[in-house]
Amino acid sequence: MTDIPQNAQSTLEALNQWVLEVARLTRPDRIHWCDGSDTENEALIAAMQQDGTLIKLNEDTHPNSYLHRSHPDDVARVEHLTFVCTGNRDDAGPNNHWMAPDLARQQMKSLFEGSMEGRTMYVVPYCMGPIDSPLSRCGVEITDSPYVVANMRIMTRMGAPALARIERDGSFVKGLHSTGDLNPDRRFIMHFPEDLEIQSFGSGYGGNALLGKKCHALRIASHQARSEGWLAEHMLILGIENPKGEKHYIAAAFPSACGKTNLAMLIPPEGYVNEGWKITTIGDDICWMRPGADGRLYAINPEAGFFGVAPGTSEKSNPNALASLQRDAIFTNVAVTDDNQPWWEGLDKRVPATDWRGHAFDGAAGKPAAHPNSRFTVSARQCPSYSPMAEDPQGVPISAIVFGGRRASLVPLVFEARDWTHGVLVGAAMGSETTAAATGAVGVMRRDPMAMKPFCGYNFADYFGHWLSFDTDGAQLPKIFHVNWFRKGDGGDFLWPGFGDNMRVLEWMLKRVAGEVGSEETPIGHLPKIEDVNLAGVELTDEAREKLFGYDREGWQHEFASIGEYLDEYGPRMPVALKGEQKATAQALA
Ligand code: GTP
Ligand code: SPV
Ligand code: MN
Repeated sequence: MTDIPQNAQSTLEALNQWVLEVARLTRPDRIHWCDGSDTENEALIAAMQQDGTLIKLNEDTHPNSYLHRSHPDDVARVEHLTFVCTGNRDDAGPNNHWMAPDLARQQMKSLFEGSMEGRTMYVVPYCMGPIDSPLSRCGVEITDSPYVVANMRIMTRMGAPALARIERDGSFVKGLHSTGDLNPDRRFIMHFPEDLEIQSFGSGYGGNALLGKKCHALRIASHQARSEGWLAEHMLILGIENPKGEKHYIAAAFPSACGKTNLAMLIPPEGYVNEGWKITTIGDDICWMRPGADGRLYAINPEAGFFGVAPGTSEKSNPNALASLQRDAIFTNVAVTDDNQPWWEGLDKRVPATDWRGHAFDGAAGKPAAHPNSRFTVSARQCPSYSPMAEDPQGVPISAIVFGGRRASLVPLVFEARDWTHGVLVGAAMGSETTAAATGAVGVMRRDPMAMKPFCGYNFADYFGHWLSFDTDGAQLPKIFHVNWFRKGDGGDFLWPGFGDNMRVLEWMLKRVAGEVGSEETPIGHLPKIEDVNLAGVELTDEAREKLFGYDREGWQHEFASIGEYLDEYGPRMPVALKGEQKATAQALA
């Protein structure tokens, strides 16, 4: 069965063998090994324009940019169809859907059988992280979707350099993807962490299909990180430079569509800029970190691009994102104006001509023109705030870790954990209202520990234990904070201006890291003294001051009872230290 034409091969026999094995099963017309070159990309884009997969946008305003409309039933991650297939069910934990590996493989085999007939099978070698970094890991995605190839080329270091590293390493994560017929009843995203393998069928969208991202860099990597002593997290990484020129790096975990891209690209308020404060971007979604020789945690962004939420992105909310999107971008499920420019809710006051499905836009129908989970794909290098440190093979040292959720009530603007163990509890106890980033109801409060509920490739109880294990002698661990940009008043409006003004909260964190300011001690942690947060130029109502900086003992008693019940769902596997921390806090609140 070597009669299927291929344009190349690898020096790594195990890779050639796997490619042939997959080709035998899926029966493509041809096999194309991707080198990541401009010529290859141009040919792919031309072919996708031909068959309507991509629609060219206005060349004058958005050079070399394209619109993709995904199938209307395929617009977000599908958590109910995402499985972690470990040999032992308890190793996947109550936080994951589980299937026995043999059964899952059998089921996927029947779906992949002949699924690439009449199509090209692309072999996509990629590297997550700088090619020469010891923290980076590689994978190969086999896919029949040229849209996936074009996106992987932006989101990862894809092509010849990645293949060369894979051939040096001799190992890689195997990812097999086919869009199939996009029937939601025949859609599964399967992970085999013990075999470093992913199989995804029936979706062409985002985290379901760009296998380097959530499937590899979080689910498989978190599992691998546990055994190798590092962390794979759903976190942005930003650099913050004060007027004295001192630099700190902060990693922050917020659930999907809860503000990572926005915070990572923050532009400080004018007063801060004038004083010389500067924010730089390392990553907006994923962070891999491990202890360095000095005991600090060092982090890399394994990605090379942004797959960001379009709605809400504007000149006012995120100028850096908007500037990144002026050329060479792929837009998925946005609306378009009559002169063929991409458009989404919150961008500006123009009225689009066509909605995300390609229908004439009817403003009176009361439906958004862009899909709420519409996205842009763009190279990180196009972002004005992108830091050259993002390419540093050693990574950047992390001074603070921030957890945060979308909480309309109860949770104040910011507080600090007492120590590492308490900080792990703060992360484990995270709650957030669901968003359009995954299918299902929006606005439902659920526990989303460390923003990893959909992404942790093993039992959360073991994951919290792994987090706790970093607190060793000689460790120089970052301080841990919790934020909530989404607190609402009784009138239903956000009480905190958010976006650039989040800088004020970051500055308070750095003052705490430097030991420059005190705090209000409460059972939930250290709250800021309001006078220690720079609020110059921010108008806050009395209600806002009280709710953003105060703490509601009775409300937190209920919250801690609910956190206790949540931890109990994991049974005896839950680390005793974490349960102890929860009990101690609950007692202090009583
Ligand atoms: P994923 O890519 O899904 O992981 O999302 P993300 O965490 O990167 O979220 P993103 O920054 O794209 O923000 C999602 C939504 O939250 C957008 O509509 C933003 O406009 C909104 N948002 C971000 N930051 C803030 C903030 O500080 N305050 C308020 N009110 N909204 C915000
Ligand atoms: C998320 O949902 O957290 C995303 C988008 O970043 S996706 O790539 O679809 O996972
Ligand atoms: Mn994300």
